[in-house]
Amino acid sequence: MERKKALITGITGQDGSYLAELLLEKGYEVHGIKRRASLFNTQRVDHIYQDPHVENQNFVLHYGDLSDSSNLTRIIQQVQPDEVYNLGAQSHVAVSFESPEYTADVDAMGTLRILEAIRLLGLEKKTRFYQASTSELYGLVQESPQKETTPFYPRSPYAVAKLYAYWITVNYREAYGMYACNGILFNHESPRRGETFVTRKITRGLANIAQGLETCLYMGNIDSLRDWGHAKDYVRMQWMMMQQEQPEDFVIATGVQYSVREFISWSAAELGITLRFEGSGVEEKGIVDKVDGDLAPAVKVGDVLIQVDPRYFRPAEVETLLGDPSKAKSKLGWVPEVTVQEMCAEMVREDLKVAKRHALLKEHGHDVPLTVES
Ligand code: NDP
Ligand code: GDR
Repeated sequence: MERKKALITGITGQDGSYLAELLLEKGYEVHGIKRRASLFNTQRVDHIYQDPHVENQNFVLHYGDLSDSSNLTRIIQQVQPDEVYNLGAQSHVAVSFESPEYTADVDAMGTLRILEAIRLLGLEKKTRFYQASTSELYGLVQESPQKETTPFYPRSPYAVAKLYAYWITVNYREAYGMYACNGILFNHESPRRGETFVTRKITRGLANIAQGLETCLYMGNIDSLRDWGHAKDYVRMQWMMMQQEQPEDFVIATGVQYSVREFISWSAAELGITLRFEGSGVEEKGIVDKVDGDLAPAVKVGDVLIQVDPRYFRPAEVETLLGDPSKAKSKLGWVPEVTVQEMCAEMVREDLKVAKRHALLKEHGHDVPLTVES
């Protein structure tokens, strides 16, 4: 039997890399679209990269961009994929306020470009389409927990662009009978999470502080509440959604919610640091109360590790998100395997390894890259 072919946009991102691994394990031929960048941007998939000169290659990267219809059409024509996973996006909510038009072009129009390419190439009965929809669609929440039928109220240019992408996916399903579905995914993280998303910013920042590479972590709204899961669990569900007889949209979440403040405390605890939060609003500080063992030799009781900085507040915030994954559980038997606390510990451990290497470099007089923005 011929192996199935999948095309992943955003393959160099967090989810794209885990999904590529999963599909390769399942015997797929995996194609991915990577953007041209002035420096290499394939770190997350380098371990599965295959030399294009080898025979029977089952992992192929194509240069492309979601803003370029002719490029997308050509790649889809060439690959003739059985499944397209549209994970590519300008995915940072805060950045979307800085670059709203670009975000709309890539996140909204990019989705339309792929759907149109599939249709124009006459592949609408062959090629299945997955759209990376988001809990950000719920924004100013109208009902809690949020499920597939909860009304949307997007609160950022990112979320508004993703709203278009959600509905155009539904529309192509209804209008042309395409197998097109939305995974409405709540926040999911991992050691491969981009460094400017809140969880990774915390685990990386605190690991650096513990190694004496930085002194303070500047945060935005630490009272924000999120339903966090592990990216590996979530890409499994992306694939499961594409194997049904009929295409349907699903919420993917854990059903448990915590604050950014709690995530900071777990990360600190993993490093052997106990923090006390003092003040309120913009004056809030996380002060060290206790240091255990030798994990944090650079940190002393009384140090200020966390400071709230209004520059990280968003013009419109999504204060609280909590998903109801009952449909995914009852219809597909999907349940997340990793708890948020286990995931946080894994992220801290991985970032600590890197911080230790950087500390060693610094000790020997080398510069180390440390900037974390957003
Ligand atoms: P990442 O930011 O880690 O990855 C985004 C990917 O999109 C990268 O490969 C990036 O390429 C690529 N990309 C960005 N702009 C373009 C463009 N113009 N053309 C082609 N590719 C582009 O995101 P995640 O892996 O975390 O998320 C995957 C998808 O799921 C995104 O669409 C995101 O919006 C959505 N989502 C994510 C959630 C999460 O919690 N992680 C929750 C819900 C939805 P490069 O590496 O070159 O930057
Ligand atoms: P989010 O993720 O906006 O939910 O979007 P992010 O991790 O950026 O923020 C989560 C919450 O933490 C608050 N916060 C901070 N956020 C960042 N990035 N930096 C900070 O310093 C900081 N301090 C507090 C934020 O205000 C927010 O409330 C992610 C992305 O992956 C989207 O692509 C995806 O669609 C959604 O998750 C679901």
